[in-house]
Amino acid sequence: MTLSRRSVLRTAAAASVAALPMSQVLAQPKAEFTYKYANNLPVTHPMNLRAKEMAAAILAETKGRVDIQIFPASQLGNDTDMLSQLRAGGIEFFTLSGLILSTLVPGAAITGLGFAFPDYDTVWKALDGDLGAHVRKEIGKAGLVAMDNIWDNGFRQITSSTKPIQTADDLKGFKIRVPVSPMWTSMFKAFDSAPASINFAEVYSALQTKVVDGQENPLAIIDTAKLNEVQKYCSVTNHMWDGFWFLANRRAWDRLPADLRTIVAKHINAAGLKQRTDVAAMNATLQKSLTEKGMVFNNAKADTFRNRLRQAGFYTEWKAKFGDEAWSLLERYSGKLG
Ligand code: X2X
Repeated sequence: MTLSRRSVLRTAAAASVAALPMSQVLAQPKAEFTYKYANNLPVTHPMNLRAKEMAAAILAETKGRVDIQIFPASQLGNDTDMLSQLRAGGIEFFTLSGLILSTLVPGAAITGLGFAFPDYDTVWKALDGDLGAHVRKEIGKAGLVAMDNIWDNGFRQITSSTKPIQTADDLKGFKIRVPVSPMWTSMFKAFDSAPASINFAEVYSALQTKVVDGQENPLAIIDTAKLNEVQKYCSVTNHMWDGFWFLANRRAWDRLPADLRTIVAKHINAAGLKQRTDVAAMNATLQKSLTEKGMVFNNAKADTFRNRLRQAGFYTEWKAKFGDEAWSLLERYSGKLG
């Protein structure tokens, strides 16, 4: 059998296309808008898995006009650096905890108040409802754009290399890493702990070198960032819920023609909803596999923590900071606090 010259050429052309990375094939010719999306989480976390799908869907539906490049795992700097880059326009998209964002937008910390939300149902009602709308408006005033649906981080648990945390008393003097945010520091000061503000990019090594004895994060992060390699105990406290606002630089967002903005927002929000389901499932099932890897779990006595926060005036202090209006918006979902 002889191959015609044409079919040989066709086969050769197909082979050379197949040798190119997929992103180059799809992005030909060069996209009109190439935007960077940066975050602080491991590439294996659902945030990055869903973001990858999202970027592909945006590239396809905009017919190659919008190319979102993902920079996971603090590749472009720690959270503090990335927030500055987002404001300056060096990166166009960034996902950030409302509590860390509160260094710029004080009101954004309200969704992470200690023991405010009893379960995910209440979280999503509040965040997709009036409380979320209130925070997004505050973010808008600071010159950033927040997409409608916040992405999940989860309910946070305390890990330690030295001892299980059973009650609030066990936190006295405990050297714990907290993210860079006044509310986190205030909360662990109320427990009489010794909180150290450290960006997530430095957490693994801070635990490994024993700069701190513990940290707190949802199970999906403990697992994907492999914090179990440097932490022995995990105390289930559910002491607060945390989520990631999907933020855009205002000028970069406004530069997109309206039809492209609609497509991009649609896919970011849809990916966020899927990411929520993934994270909730991981947070519900990871205790088993982390135990198999050698972590020792205990169910902490949540009431002791909540009472300590009340006694220390934590709720009174934060109510005054957020103001009556925002506070009653939160209590509409959480029930009476403090
Ligand atoms: O820094 C953390 O602990 C993390 C990853 O949970 C946040 O981004 C708030």
